[in-house]
Amino acid sequence: MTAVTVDTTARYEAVFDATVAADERIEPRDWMPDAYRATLIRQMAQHAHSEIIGMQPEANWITRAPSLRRKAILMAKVQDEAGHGLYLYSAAETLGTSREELLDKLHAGRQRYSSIFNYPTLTWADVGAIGWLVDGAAITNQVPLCRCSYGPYARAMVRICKEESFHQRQGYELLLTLSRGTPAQHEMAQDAVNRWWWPSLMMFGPPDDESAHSAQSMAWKIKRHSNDELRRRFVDICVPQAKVLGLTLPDPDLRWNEERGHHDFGPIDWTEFQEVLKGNGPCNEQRLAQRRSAHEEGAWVRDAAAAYAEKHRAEERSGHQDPQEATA
Ligand code: FAQ
Repeated sequence: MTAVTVDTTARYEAVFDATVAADERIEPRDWMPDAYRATLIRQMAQHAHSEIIGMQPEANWITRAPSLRRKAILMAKVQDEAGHGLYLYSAAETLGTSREELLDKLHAGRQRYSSIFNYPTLTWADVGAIGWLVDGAAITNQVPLCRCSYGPYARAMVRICKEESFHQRQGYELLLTLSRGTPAQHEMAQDAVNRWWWPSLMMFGPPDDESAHSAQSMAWKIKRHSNDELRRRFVDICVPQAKVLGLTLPDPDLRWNEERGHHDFGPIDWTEFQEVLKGNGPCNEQRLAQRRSAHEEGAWVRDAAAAYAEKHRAEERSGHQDPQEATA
């Protein structure tokens, strides 16, 4: 590297650092450190993959929803998740990667998606537990991401968070209805909460002292709070909500700590978390296989869309429009 290049890079770096320090946004055409770009692509890809893989556990219940109203709500929610995936893939593309590339990496098992979606949805109450706990955890994690230093990611999060709030409420209302229903319905709701509580706490990632990326991501203002901080916030939010639901959170060590101003909670099974990350969760294989086959079966739709776009580009270049479409 010549002295002039070093000097130019140092100046770019100073502008980047000053922008982050001033809480202003980094935009796609701005200079950014390679590692900042790589971290964002890693996190945003993982996030986008989670949204589309996350459609599977709930989609499992669309055909068996207990009423037309519940079916319509669930279909809208699952479609929203697809939309979130699209916003996030588009935002990731502004960093110089493509959606195809990211999907290839997901299908090859080279990029992650959230651990939570490797658990099965065994009963209808699981749809409620996912809305209340999984969407609730997602919102707790994602509201601060609306202030992320990277503009396209932060802006995508604003809309996603609004939609996630609707999802969280539908799950809460569903669980409340079951909890106040027959004894069997109440028991079903409690069983779902028992199974989803601990995996939901794992969504926030490993404890702070084992989180490989947190310190750097917080310095770059990609992450605004640590994994443990957000996990504690989530527990504090859930405790009073569980009381209103008339359901018990499955943790005998859960109690308010006056000194810390937070709830204390029992130990999380990090071995289970690591096993799920290694691909050994209850549904890892099924989720990836389903995703790969959906992608293969959708090839004709992508081909048709690409051919249509190409036809329009060619027409624009030649100044000639298909007469049938011109009169349509
Ligand atoms: N699952 O150093 P950290 C949703 C990995 S969206 C799998 O702490 P970081 C909506 C991590 O990648 C849910 N892997 O990492 C919905 C890293 O491995 P790597 C998704 C995890 O990035 C609702 C290693 O462990 N939300 O639910 C997990 O600083 C209902 C070390 O970890 C987001 O993605 C995990 N839970 O912090 C959809 C939000 N945790 O990459 C359908 C954005 C950690 O070095 C239905 N992401 N790992 O190989 C984030 O905020 C962060 O990426 C964290 C992890 C907080 C998840």
